[in-house]
Amino acid sequence: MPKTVITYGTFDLFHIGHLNILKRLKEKGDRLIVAVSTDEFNAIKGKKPIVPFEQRIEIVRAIKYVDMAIPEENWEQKRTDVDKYDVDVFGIGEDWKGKFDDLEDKVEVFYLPRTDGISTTELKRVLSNFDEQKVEALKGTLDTLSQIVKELS
Ligand code: C2G
Repeated sequence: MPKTVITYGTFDLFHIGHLNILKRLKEKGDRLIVAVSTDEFNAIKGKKPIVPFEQRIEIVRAIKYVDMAIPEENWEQKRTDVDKYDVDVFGIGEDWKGKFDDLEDKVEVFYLPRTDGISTTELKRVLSNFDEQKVEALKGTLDTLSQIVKELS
């Protein structure tokens, strides 16, 4: 029987950390199912992704380690998903350590090390910096312009 692995995540601004964990999860079985959090569910999680759900799930579907991608719409669906998709292994990053031990009566549960030095939160911070810098630069240009206008008038 092929061994089925399942994981859950937002996968916003897809980066090497996401790729690494999907690669390692695929190594734990023959088939990898990834549940991608919808924008509505992320609102419940207090997250506001930059990339909309339709694009995030399409990106995840295109990853060679991924055999199936489904929407994650609520916290409770994990217990029904493992039956619905005949899952053998549940895996997720160690930032969720212990949070899904309740699934151990049904499947093997793994918490995998995260990839250091990269996170969507950090990418968002860098991007917001760019914005700020641009605004500052623009302010500077406007000040110079209004100075020139003053001098010319
Ligand atoms: N990840 C990682 N290394 C990083 C960043 C993320 O291994 N540097 C892993 C996370 O641990 C997670 C997966 O990548 O297993 C997806 O991360 P997120 O998109 O941040 O997922 P999250 O929003 O935490 O959703 O029901 C569970 C939730 O849906 C998990």
